[in-house]
Amino acid sequence: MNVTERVIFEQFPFWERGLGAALPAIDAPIIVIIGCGTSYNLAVSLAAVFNAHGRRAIAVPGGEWLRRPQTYLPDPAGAHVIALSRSGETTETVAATAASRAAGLMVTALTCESEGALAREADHLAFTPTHGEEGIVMTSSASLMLLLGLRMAGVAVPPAVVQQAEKLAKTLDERLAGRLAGRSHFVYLGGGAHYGICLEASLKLQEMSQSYTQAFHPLEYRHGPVSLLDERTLVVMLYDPNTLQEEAQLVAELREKGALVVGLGGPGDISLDLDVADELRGLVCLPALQLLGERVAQRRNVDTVTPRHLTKVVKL
Ligand code: F1P
Repeated sequence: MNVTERVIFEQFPFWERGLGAALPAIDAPIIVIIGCGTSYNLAVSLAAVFNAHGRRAIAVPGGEWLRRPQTYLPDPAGAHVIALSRSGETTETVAATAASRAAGLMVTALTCESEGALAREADHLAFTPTHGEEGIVMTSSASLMLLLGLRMAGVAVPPAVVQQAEKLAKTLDERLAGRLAGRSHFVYLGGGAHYGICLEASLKLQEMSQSYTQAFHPLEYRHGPVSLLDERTLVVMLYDPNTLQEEAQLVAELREKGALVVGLGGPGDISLDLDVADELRGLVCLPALQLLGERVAQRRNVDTVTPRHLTKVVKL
C-alpha cells in the first residue's frame, strides 16, 4: 500500500475528531466561500448546502475573489467570508482574506493548519487536524474540511457516517476491481451539492492519474459533452433521490452508448446503495472516489505521492 492509499484508509479516526470540533457561529445575510483547487470544489458543494439550509451563500475561487469580487457580489457589505485552505498558505486565499478584512468583512478560516498565515489573518478559526503523512494530493484533509463545513451549514452529521464512508470505499474498490481495463476518460455527474463533490472527484483522479476527467450537472451532460463518450468512458453518477428517475434514464442512455456506469445511490453497471440523508451523500462517497483516483493511477503506473507539475502549496 503506498502513502496515498494508506492516508485514504487511515482518515476515518480523524473524522471522529471532526465530529466534535468546536465551530464558530456565522450570522450574516450572505456567506462567500472561497478556496483554490480542492478547497474551491468543497466551497461549491458547501455553498449549495448553506443555501438549502436557508442561508444565502456563493462559492468563489480565491483568486477571483481577490481580483474581481464585484463580478461575483456587487455589494459585499455585511458578507461573511469562509476561507478554505488545507495549508493555510495558498497565496490567493490568504491575500483574498486580507483584502476582505481590509474591506470590513468578517472572515472565518476553515483549515488544517492552526498556525498558518490564513489562521493568523482571519477573525475566526475552524480547525481540523489531518493526517501528518498526507502528500501533495488532498484526500483526508478534503473530507475533513467538508465535514466541518457541513456542520457549519447546519447539517447534523451522525457518527454512523464514519463507518458508512469506510465501508463504501472498500465496497466500491472491490466491485471495480478488474473493471477499469480500457477506461481512460472519466466523467462525474451530480446536481446541487453533489456537483462540487463531482468537481473534486474529477480533479482527484486527474491529479493522481494524469487522465482526462470531466464533471457536469447531470442534465447538462446531454448538451454537448456527451459527444466525447465512448467505450473508454467511465461515468460516476452521484444520484439525487429527488431526481432519481431522470438521472436513471440518463444513465441508461450512457450505458447504451458504451459507458461503464458506477451508480452511487441508483442504477448503473455497478450500483451501490447509499443509506444516508441526501446532504450527507457527498461526504460518505468522497473517500471511495479518492480511492478510485489512486486505483486508476496504479493501473497507469503513475506515482500519486509526487504528481507531475504539482506542489503542495501554490504561491504567487
Ligand atoms: C489548494 C491546492 C490543492 C491542490 C494542490 C495545490 O491548497 O489547490 O487543492 O491539491 O496541492 O493547492 P490549499 O489552499 O487547500 O492548501
